Amino acid sequence: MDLLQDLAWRGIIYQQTDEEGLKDSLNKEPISLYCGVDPTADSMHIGHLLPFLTLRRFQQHGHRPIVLVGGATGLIGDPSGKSEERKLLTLEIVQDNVAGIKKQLESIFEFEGENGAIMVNNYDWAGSMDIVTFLRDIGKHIGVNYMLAKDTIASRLETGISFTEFTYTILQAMDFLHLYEQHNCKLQIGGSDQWGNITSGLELIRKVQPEGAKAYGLTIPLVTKADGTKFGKTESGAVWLDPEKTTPYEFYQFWINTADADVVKYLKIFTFLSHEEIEQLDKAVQEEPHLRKAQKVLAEELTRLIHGEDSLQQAIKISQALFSGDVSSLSAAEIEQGFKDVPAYSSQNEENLVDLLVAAKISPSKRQAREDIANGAVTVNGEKITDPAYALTEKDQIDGRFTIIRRGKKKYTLIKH
Ligand code: 545
Repeated sequence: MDLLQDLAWRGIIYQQTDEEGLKDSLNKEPISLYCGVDPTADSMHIGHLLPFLTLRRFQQHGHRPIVLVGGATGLIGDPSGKSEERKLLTLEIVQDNVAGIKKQLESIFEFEGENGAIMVNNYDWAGSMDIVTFLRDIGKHIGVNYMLAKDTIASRLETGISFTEFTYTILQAMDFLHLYEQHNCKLQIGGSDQWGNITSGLELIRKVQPEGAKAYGLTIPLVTKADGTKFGKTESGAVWLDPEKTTPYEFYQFWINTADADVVKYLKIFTFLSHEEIEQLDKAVQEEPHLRKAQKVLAEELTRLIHGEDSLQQAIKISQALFSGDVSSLSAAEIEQGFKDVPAYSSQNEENLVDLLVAAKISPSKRQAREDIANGAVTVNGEKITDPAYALTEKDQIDGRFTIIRRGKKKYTLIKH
């Protein structure tokens, strides 16, 4: 099965400008291809990941990926998929974001070897271009009617679009032309919202390059969920790649919680497992869904890819401790990750457990607290305490910083010292 057949099997192909042409080109010799990201935030989230994972699939088949970070286009603002004008970002915010995003992309690609990835920044060629050159060498080739026919622009003529955002697609077109000329880049990929920007690039290449010059575009569908709710969102917001915004434990938990109806699709589009491995896991979902084997593999593959093996092992350890209740083996750092969304109470050095249960609002009254303890409903750091007179000491503080109280099956409270 060739690369495009594999992508089709995985459900990764949404639109192509010339399916046969691209297939012949890919089977003839290794090509260079690119995908871009604008530094409009200091971190990508999993909704931005798929085209870059797809770029990695091309690299695994011998092609050379070019990762473009839009240091210039990030200063302009892509109107694609936006119903109103964006606010311009400052130069320093964009530069800070470039650094953060480059770091995140580095974990996905191999930069060594003959088809090692390269990272480029369009500020390097667009940032120093003067307006006369832009209008004469680039603008001259793109008709305004061609631009007005683009959905992204046509849909904004009512509500209004600045000349700046109107011109954005020409900047992205200039990138594709630049990479075609400098790196023989024949293909641009992106999410489905990038179709108009990608075809602008093909139009510019067609106008500027000699007759017969070949370049292609391919878009990837937006990720959907069987239940119709938005992919990549949790109650605490987006699932970020930055471990400071979404901890590796939360990232792991997000994938573990994938619905049975979505998990095989996600294995196909987000992991590099073989068809056979995925078909095996599909069988496991059908026959023994309660074991959640497919979800565990999905969560492991992606947490390892984005955060590395050590963070993955730590996430698994925290998950197991929370599931079993044996939290005594967790370090303070692991507790901080695993209990980030658990109610916390800053200890006032309560002497005995009953006072702490009431002060931390774990039990509504002293009488109830004594009853909970007597009933064995209270554990301290995973250990059941049944003595209502229990006095707390230093040994109940993990690393001198935390005490974990659980009331009943699942109600955790993190006591901070
Ligand atoms: C700029 C110059 C180029 C080629 C591409 C670009 C970027 C492109 C764009 N892409 C989106 C983006 O999102 C913001 C990320 C915040 C960290 O705006 N004009 O930068 C997304 N892209 C990935 C996928 C996308 C797209 O990075 O293409 O569809 C999301 O999956 O929205 O020469």
